[in-house]
Amino acid sequence: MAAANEDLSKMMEDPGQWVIQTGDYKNQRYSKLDQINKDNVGDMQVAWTFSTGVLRGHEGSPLVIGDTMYLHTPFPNIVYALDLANDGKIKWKYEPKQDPEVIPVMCCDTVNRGVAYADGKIFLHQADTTVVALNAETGAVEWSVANGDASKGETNTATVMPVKDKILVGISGGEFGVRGSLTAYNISDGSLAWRAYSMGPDSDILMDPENTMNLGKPVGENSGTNTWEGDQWMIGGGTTWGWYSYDPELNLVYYGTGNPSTWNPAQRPGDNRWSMTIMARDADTGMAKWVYQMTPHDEWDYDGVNEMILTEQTIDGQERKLLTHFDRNGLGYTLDRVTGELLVAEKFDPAVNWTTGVVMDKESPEYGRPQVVAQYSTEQNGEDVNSTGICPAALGSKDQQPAAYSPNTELFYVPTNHVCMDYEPFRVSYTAGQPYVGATLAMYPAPESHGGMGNFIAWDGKKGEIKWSIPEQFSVWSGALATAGDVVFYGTLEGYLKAVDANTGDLLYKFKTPSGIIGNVMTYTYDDQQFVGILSGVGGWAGIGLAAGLANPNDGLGAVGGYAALSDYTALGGQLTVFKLPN
Ligand code: PQQ
Repeated sequence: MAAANEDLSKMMEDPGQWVIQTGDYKNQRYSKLDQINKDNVGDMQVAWTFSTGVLRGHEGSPLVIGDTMYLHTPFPNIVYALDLANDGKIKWKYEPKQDPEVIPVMCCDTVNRGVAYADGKIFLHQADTTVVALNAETGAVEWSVANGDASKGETNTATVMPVKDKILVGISGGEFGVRGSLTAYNISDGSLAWRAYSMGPDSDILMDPENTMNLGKPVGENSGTNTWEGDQWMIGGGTTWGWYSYDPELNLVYYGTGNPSTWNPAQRPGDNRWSMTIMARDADTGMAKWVYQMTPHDEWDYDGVNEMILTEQTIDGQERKLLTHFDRNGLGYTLDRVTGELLVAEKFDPAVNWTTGVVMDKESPEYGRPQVVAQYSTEQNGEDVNSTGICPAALGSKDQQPAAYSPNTELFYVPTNHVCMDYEPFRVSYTAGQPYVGATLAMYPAPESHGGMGNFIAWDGKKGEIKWSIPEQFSVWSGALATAGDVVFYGTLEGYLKAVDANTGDLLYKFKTPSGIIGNVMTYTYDDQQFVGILSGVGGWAGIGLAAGLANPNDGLGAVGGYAALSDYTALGGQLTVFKLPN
C-alpha cells in the first residue's frame, strides 16, 4: 500500500485506492480491478452504508487512501474520515463555518463534487469558495484561502485538482456575471501561484498572441476583449466549475469554460471568447498552449465545462494522444491533445437540432464553427427572439456528470440527457451578487423518442458513433465507472445503481438505493476484496425541485418540467452505499 505522502501519480496506478475524484489524471474513470466482473456482478450485496446527515444533492464520490475513506457532503460541506477496517466507523469529522447566505447564490443546488488528496492533506473546496487543507490523519486545518467572494456571486461546487506542487481551483457563478478563472495555489502553504481568467486582456487570460494556438493559428492580440462589446468581458461568465485533467508528459492541464453571461445573447454581441472553450494550459505557469471555442456567442447556455477524457488510440495506423469531450451542446469532440487539432465533432444524441454540425474544412473561414439552424436561434439582428423546440435544453445533452472510458473496449460510456426546451430571452441589468440570467426556459423530454429524459450510451470516439444506448426515464445524472471486469456502472435519478455489460449494454445488476443518484461510482479494495461505492442524495439542477423543497418543482432556475415526476420515486437524503461480492 502506498504511503500517504507518496507521489500522487504513483498512487493512481494502485487500483486498490481511489485517490482522485476522476479516477486518474486522464479522467477515464476506469479501474483495473476485475474481482467483480460481468459473470459475478449479479451476486453483489450491500457491504455497509453510511448516512451523511445532509439533505440536498450529493455529487462526486468518496476517496480511498490506504485504509481510510474520505467522504464529503453538499453545503455545509462536512468531511468525514471513515475507517475501512470498521465498516466506515468515523475517525474524524470536519465541519466548516459558512455563511448560509451563500445558498441562494448557487445556481443549481448546493452540490459539491468532492475532496481531493495530495501530500498528506485533504483539500475541501467549500461553497463560499474557501479552500481548506486538512491534515489527512487528524482533520486539523493546515491552511485555508478564499478563492472568491460570495457577496459578488462567486461560489463553488467543483473539486480541486492537485498537480505536482499545486492545486488547481475553479469557480462558479456564470448566472451572476462572475468572470471565470482557473487558479493555482501552492500545496505547501496555499499561496497564489497563478490565475488564468477566461476573458479579459492577454495578461489576465495568460495567452501569448503569437504562441497560443487556436485550430492551428495564433490567437492574436486581445482575443479575450475584442470579441466583446466594450467592457462586458468584466462580467462575462466563462466559469470553470467542471472537471480538470492533466497529461504529465506534456505538462498540460485541460478543462472547459462555461457560458458567457448573460443568457440573453442579444445583450452581448461578438464571439464572447473564451467562454465555451477547451483550454490546454501549462501546469507550472498557466500559459495557454492551445484553445478551441466550441460554441461561439452561445445562445442556449451550453456551458463547455464537461470533462476532457484523455486516451491513446490508433487513428489511420498512427497512435495519437487524444482528448474526447461530450459537450452540453450535444456534440462529441475528439481532438489531438498535443496540438489542439480537431479530429471529430459528431452529435451524441440524435435529438440535437440547433446545429447541422461543425465545419471541418480547414480552408474554410468558418473552420471549427458549429453551423446554427436559424429556427433555433434566440436572437436576430440584436433583437430577442423566443424560440421553441430547441434540442438539447440548457442542461445539455450531457451536464457535468462524468463519462467513463474502457481501454479494453475502446468505448466511452456516457450518461446523457434527452431533453429539449423553449427559450425566452429578456433584458437584464447587472448588479453584483444578483442573478444575471436574462432568459426563462421550459424543459421537457425530447419529442418523437422513447418518452424518457435520458439515455446511457456507449460511444466510439474515433468514428463518432453510438454503439448502444439504454433508454432511461430520467436524465442520467450520475458519473459512470468502467472496469477491467468488463462491467460498467452508473446510477439513476430514481436511485438505482445499475451494472451493465461493457460490450453489449445488457443489464447485469440493479439495486435501489435510498435516494436518487447524482454521485459518481467508484471502486477500491480493502483486505484483498473489491468494493463498489456510490453516493445517493437527489439534487443538482435536474433534482433542484426536490432539493429546494419548492412547492412547485418547476420553479427552479429554468423550469425543469419532466423531473417533477421524480417525487414519485425518491426523496432527499445523503447516503453512501458500499457493495461487495458474498464472502
Ligand atoms: N451545476 C449543475 C449540477 O451540479 O447539477 C448543473 C449545472 C451546474 C448547470 O447546468 C450549469 O449551467 C451550472 N453553471 C454554473 C456556472 O455557470 O457558473 C455553475 C454550476 C455549478 O457550479 O454547479 C452549474
